[in-house]
Amino acid sequence: QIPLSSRSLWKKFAVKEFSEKSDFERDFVHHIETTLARSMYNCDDLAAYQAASNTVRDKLIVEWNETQQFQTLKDPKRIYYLSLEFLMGRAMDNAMLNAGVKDLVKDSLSELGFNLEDILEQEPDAALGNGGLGRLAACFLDSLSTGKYPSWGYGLRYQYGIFAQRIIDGYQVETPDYWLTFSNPWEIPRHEIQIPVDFYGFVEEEFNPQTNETKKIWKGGERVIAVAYDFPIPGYSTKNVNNLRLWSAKPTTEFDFSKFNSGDYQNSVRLQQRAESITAVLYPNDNFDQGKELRLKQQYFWVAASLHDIVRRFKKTKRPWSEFPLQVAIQLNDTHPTLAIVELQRIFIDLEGFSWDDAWEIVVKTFGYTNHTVMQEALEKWPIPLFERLLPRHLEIIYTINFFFLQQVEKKFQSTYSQKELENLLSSVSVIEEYYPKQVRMANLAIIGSHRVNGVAELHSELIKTTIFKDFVKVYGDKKFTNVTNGVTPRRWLREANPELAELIASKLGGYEYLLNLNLLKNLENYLDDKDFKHKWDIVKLNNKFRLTKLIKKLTGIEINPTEYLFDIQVKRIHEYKRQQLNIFGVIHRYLWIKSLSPKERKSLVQPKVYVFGGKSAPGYYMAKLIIKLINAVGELVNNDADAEGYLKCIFVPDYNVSKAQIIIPASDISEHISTAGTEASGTSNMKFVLNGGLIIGTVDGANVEITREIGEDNIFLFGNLAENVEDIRHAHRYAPHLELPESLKQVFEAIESGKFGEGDEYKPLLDSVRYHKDYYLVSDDFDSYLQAQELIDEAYKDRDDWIQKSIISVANMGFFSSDRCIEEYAEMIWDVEPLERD
Ligand code: GLS
Repeated sequence: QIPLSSRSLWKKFAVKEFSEKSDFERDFVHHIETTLARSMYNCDDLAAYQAASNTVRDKLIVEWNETQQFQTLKDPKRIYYLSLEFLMGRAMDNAMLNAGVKDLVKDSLSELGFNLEDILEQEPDAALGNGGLGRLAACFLDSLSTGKYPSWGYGLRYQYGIFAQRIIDGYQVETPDYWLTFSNPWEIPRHEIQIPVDFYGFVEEEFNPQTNETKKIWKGGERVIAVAYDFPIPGYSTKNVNNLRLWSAKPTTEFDFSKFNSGDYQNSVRLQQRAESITAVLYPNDNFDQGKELRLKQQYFWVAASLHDIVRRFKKTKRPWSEFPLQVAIQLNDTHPTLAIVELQRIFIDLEGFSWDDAWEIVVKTFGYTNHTVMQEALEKWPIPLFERLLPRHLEIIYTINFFFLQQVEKKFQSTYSQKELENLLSSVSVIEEYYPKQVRMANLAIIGSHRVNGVAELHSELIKTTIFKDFVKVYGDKKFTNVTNGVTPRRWLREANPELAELIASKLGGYEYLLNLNLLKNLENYLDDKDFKHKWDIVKLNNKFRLTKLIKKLTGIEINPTEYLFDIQVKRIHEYKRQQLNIFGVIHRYLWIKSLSPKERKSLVQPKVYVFGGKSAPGYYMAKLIIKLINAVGELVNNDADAEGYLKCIFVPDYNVSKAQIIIPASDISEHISTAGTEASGTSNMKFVLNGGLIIGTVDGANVEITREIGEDNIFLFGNLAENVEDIRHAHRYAPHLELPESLKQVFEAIESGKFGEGDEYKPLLDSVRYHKDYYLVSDDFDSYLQAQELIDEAYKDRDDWIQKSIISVANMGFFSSDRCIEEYAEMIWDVEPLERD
């Protein structure tokens, strides 16, 4: 504490935020000369980026400090969003836009001799996530700050984010993404915040003769230190700046002298490295549980440090423990942070001396759990032997949680269920899967330990109640289960990604207010007859296509004249359920058709199209990698075939990430969201594409359903079997002697096997997965319906005026898909928190 007598001096010299160009320029030069120790003669774009971002960051930090101080003073209920992934992308452009200083910075930099666009390119993506789940967390942070909700994100500061993808001879090759090569101005290392986290060891019982009770004490066998790194999260058009705290693992400073003295210096150092390995790398799997020990270690490390922080903050307020759930809401982003439930129970009973029941009541009121998938292979399970070794006390607590829960279930059903029925119910809802080895089911634990469980789109939220969690609905009724349909932040996904469209919209809606109230987009429908507006709308799309073709040229060397083509885009993680294979089979079909036509017929019949693919495959996912190879092989042939010139291009954009998405998405005429019905929980890129004036070809899956409802059936190209029929079709496949493929798909398979795309045998596993291995994803069933939808698209695109009309109506009706709306729903239905306006 600074003595009162000195405070006026402090105030005199308190940092002033820049608000004029000259202030920015002064601070910029200051950072170049002191922070970076460079000079006018030694200042490249990288240095300029670092100085500029430090200057913008200084502004953020002032507001961030004030926000945090204000919140400490007011002590409102806070939201804690626990996510193993935050796919943030770049920070600089977003920070400038949210703070409203982009033009000022651009002009200042230009006066100093730099081009803002080039400077922004220097920033590496913060790619601490795999795909939709991690990007959703990032959109939520933006909306939480913008909505002025007192909230913190908690995650891990991986040294390596999702790998960088290179395409070599058509194959995906993974290379490490070391995003911290240069100092990162967007993080504030908090070396003074060091939290010890223990692993392994054993549990001891300690008898207290005074109370006559025994207490369990966990004696950890390995200690690691969690160091905090804080990332200020600015809101749009507000001074509210929240915090994202990411933990980094460091060895304890207690050097093992016994090893050192006995000459085992190397082993002693190895232990230190072992600590750091915990936060070294993000696991590169989306919708897949790999069950690796290090991953469980990551989870506990992160959860233990975060809860320690949360509980410490609560204790400082000196409120009674009963108020804990009135002050703290913790949201579990998927099951990855489920251990938080167990850790909080442990803190209460082992460290704070609560009774079991008192503790558990608080725990359940505190947590909410968001489920993001129905896919079996994504549901997390941990083998008991591993658990027992790594977290012996936590396993005991899990057993007890499960014991009381099963007891409650038994009581509820014993009079109405037969013995057999009861056994089945108990084994299905139990946290422990009785198999070899026995496993802990994290989703079951998350449901039991939370007061609310939500899915991420209407269809998905219904599906979890009738499939994977149906037995929990029997136990709890369906009130515990709810839906919050995903959304995206219009600041990044419209204003930042598509400045021209954002500006055109602003010109009609009287400014950028719509970025805070996306429902205002509805007013665009007043301009459906405005010729000039529609023409401008068209030009913006074309300009965005130019921007994308420039990127494609840079990355692949392939040149495309955007004026000629319809842009059809599928960018997302490569996964069989997302069905990039269906798309590429469709491209091959189209290519064969074009080849069968005379030049004259081509001219009159073929709508020129460029198919753009992008996305990463998990490194160990063989089939997904094969799909990438096929896409590249098709591109290789088609892009060099004179017959297809001007009619068909097939591009694979390497290393798809957030920054590339910001260029790719605004350029689409059509984007593909074609998962097997019932498999994609929501999807969020579908929302981003439509918000940017692209139409969709899609299945009746995830949020496509609600997008259709909002924008109208006439403005979306739906195809394929419905979720309610998928199980029956799969059943039929399983028992059919062999699958009868449609003619169209047979042709495609023949072309592939003939060796047109390189060694035909290479793709055998992919073709066999459809032909002989039960076609689990219904590619053969949906193929003709998909081709028909593509034909409808070609037809519709001919009427450009009508197409633009569809595009405008779609955008006008996307208000519902703002992540601001999601956050309001979570706040009301799950967290019971209010915004806190800074005065
Ligand atoms: C995912 C789902 O697959 C997506 O459909 C969903 O949009 C996203 C966010 O809710 O979560 N689940 C997952 O494991 N990865 C995802 O992207």
